[in-house]
Amino acid sequence: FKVSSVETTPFNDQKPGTSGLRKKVKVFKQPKYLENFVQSTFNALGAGKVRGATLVVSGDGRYYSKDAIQIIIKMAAANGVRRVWIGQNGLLSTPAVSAVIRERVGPDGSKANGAFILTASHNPGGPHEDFGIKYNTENGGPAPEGITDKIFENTKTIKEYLIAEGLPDVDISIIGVTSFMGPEGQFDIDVFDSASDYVKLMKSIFDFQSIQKLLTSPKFSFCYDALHGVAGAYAKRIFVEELGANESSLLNCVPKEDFGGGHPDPNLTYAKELVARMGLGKTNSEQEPPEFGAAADGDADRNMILGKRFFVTPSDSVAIIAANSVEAIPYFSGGLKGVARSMPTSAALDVVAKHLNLKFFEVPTGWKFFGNLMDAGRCSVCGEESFGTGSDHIREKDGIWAVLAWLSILAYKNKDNLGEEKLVTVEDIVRQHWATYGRHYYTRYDYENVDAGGAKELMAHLVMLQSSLDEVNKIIKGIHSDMSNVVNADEFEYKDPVDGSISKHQGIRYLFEDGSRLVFRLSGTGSEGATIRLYIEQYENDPAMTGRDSQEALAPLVEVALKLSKMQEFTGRSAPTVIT
Ligand code: VG1
Ligand code: CO
Repeated sequence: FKVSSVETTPFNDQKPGTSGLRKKVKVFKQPKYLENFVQSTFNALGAGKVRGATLVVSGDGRYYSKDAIQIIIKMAAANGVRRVWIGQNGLLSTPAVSAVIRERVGPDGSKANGAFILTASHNPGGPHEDFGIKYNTENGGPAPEGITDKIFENTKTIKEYLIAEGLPDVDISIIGVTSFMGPEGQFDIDVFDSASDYVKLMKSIFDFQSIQKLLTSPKFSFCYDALHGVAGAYAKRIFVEELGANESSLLNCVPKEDFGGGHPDPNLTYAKELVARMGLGKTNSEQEPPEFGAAADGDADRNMILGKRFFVTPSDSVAIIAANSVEAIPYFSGGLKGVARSMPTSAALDVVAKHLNLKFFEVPTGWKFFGNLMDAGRCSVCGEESFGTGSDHIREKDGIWAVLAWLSILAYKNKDNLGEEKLVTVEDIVRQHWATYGRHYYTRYDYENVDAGGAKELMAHLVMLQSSLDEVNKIIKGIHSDMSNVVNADEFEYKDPVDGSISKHQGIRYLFEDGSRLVFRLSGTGSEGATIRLYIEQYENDPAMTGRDSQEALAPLVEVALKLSKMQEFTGRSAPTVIT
């Protein structure tokens, strides 16, 4: 093939958000739009890191991925990349990409240097929905802000991009290496099995035998919903083929370009079918619900964990995994190096860290901040309230890992118990955890797709209020006179303890004397308008009081949050679009 340089002009909307660039497909399909972003990324990395490199390119299989992969292959070749690795059919979950970068050895002994992940994660897909792209670096994690800022700067000044001419489209459905000759020598395209590296890694972390014993016990029942995302490709291999679950326990496990028209976000609103099967829906299936249920998002880095008629809050999930990991998961048998959570995630993990005397970190929203801590050997388990949980086995959150972690805990708690005795259930484990550590009542209200101007004004209003806590407390007392005082209010700022970098404006916090918190953030993953996230948390350590319904327990605090922020006034919305 030949290398040709194509003239282009900048687009002004290519700023990567919390997790890459996400836009409507029609935006991505504009001529040169994808090309500009990819070239800007190559330029940000610099020729030194691109020439001769091995690059992974794959994603959750959403609409437009196949076209995008062919374009990126040609641009990689033209920019001097030596090899491109593609999961079969262009499918790799986000955690699998991270695993492939860190673990896979190519047929010629090569290792990967980075990856383009093609996904808009939990956003819907299809011709009228979202596409996305993000770059991950050689540690397997999302590019740090230093690089994403540079990419954005480059997109504003880009004048040309490079693309290979005379390089045919490659059939990415067939496993194997195809080689071409370019001006600088050989260029390889290596299509490989999407699951095998990831499956191998999972087998090195968990005790598959004990999980299999649980999954095949007549006392236990299991259900997994991939919401037609890429998790399906892994679920069948791991849960059915390796661990002996029944094929009928898999729901929506065939990956689809449009996720079957659904919203591939594993929460109580969007994972409707699973929620009904687990006995938690408005209308439920008539059969007895399974003991355990879980779901994933489009790119399989998120997880929702459910018990029979029971929802596990993600903030509790990471705390419970941390508290039980050393006993239940072989990978952690030597102890945890530390734990971390994102700022809006509840303090359930903090309490576990204190009890177990573990190093603890609070970082801004988004997985990239955990990576530095892990690379420095300071963090083993971490999580976010947004259904993201993971560990230092890779540098992304990992939906299937979280399910295997929960199955390991269940297997451990029931190890002498698969005979006549009553099963220790998901609900038992959570209630036991609350009895030991206290409970953090928690809920998140999302106002999706509100007017961006109104959202900005709301945030400005909340910042302005922070200058007078007297005023804030006066407002609060006027709503609920017995509510605890706000003793601190600020915008969260993070100084990375490893590289010293500072991230400002990471969410508006109101901290109460009794440990309750209100947090307000604008989403950085949407593709239209603005999304306001309101996080509400209240700690209860009286064991007699930890069993309440969470919406009921939090109602007074919710009311305060809505009035303090003038939510309805600024957004015109009387209710959130999603409550988790
Ligand atoms: C959301 C979540 C955040 C998560 C991010 C990426 O970001 O709040 O916790 O890391 O999505 O998740 P935001 O900025 O919209 O609040 V995913 O599954 O896209 O990879
Ligand atoms: Co995701």
